[in-house]
Amino acid sequence: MSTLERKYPYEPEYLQAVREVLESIEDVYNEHPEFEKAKIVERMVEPERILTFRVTWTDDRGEIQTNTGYRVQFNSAIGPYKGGLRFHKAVTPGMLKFLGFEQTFKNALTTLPMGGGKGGSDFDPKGKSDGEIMRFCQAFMLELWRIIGPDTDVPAGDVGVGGREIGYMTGMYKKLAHEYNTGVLTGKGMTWGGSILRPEATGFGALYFTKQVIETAQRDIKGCRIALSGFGNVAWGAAIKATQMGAKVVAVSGPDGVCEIPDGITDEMIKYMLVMRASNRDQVSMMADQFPGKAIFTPGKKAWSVKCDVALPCAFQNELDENDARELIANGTWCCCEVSNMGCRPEAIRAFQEAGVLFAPGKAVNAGGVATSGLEMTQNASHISWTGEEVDGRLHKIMTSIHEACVRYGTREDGTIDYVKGANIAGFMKVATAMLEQGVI
Ligand code: 2IT
Repeated sequence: MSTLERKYPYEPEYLQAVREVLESIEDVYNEHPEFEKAKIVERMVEPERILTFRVTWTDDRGEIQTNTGYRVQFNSAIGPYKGGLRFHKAVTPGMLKFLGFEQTFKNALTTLPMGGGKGGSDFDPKGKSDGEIMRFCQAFMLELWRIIGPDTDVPAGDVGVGGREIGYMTGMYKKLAHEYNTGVLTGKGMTWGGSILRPEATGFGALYFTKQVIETAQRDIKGCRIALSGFGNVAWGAAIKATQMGAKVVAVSGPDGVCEIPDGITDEMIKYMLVMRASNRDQVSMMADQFPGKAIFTPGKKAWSVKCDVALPCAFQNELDENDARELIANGTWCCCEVSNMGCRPEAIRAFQEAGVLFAPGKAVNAGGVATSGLEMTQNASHISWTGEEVDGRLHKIMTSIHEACVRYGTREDGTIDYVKGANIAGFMKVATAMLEQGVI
């Protein structure tokens, strides 16, 4: 850790993600001298390759804009690089390194053969027109196409990248590569190779996992009040499944504040989340304007100020800090499952664990998204489309197996489960073993 801190002092999220994994695996690592001898940790924390490139495009006023694009090919020990693209103004190489590192362990947990990768750009989609989004995606692909492919590196969406962006990028990829294989990006539209349920999969998988966490602790998700952060793709899928399970979603939030929904989110409101996202306004206050009296907007507040049983961060890394955790605990929250990648600060996780709040980390909870991307790759490679029941059944099985892996590696002496430790050790063992068996490369 001290070597990394010296080498990458300006990459705090990366250091945070690595520290959490190293702390979790310390005991297991020391029981395996062959890992130490092969310098597995030193190799595993370093991305195999990072591509940085310039993205130049023209905005609607005819002005030339320049952004930076990246693809971090983190680890290919168990399969082709796989992971999303993030378009957000705060994107840095350090942020994508943290996400690529997390992705490597998450993908290992899915049981599918996928390595870890992540990419994106500091392009800010907020306020951009559809034409600007398209021209940016095309300019981005003008560089990225050279290093991706269905058996090499398969990008998908993440914050700021949904079905629309995947469409524009796939179109440009085909033009540049003269490759008409549908499997080079996942999260595609349903008529051109996309998998049924991929848009919902991160949220659905997260709720399947959360339900198992809750039931393993002898409680019931039915009737729970759930606070969600964000209103994007992930929060949308989570809201649908939580409602189907009989829970009540009482909050959604955005960068501008929180919308409290005392009677629980309705199907109409869930549908409206899609309109809010497509508007590129990035304001949750739209919900209160559309549903006056039912959704109550408070500017500047987070979802964690709303009284709830279960907190589900669905937006961005480090969106829930120690103060938020303490506020939730004081308000009676007894479960927090991270749906965003590294949604909680380490001090928040510690506060939850000390207070006996059930806590599970993003790399386990949100793995249903990338797992369903893996299922999309399988369908593309065999030129077929599965039914919704088929995909949902497989997603459910995968989330169950991830939960089992967490129980296997994370059960404490008192019988409770440390999901952080369980997920990190399970992911690490798989990647470390694969690296060991493939020699010094
Ligand atoms: O963080 C993630 O797992 C994703 N953004 C989804 C990645 C994928 O390849 O579907």
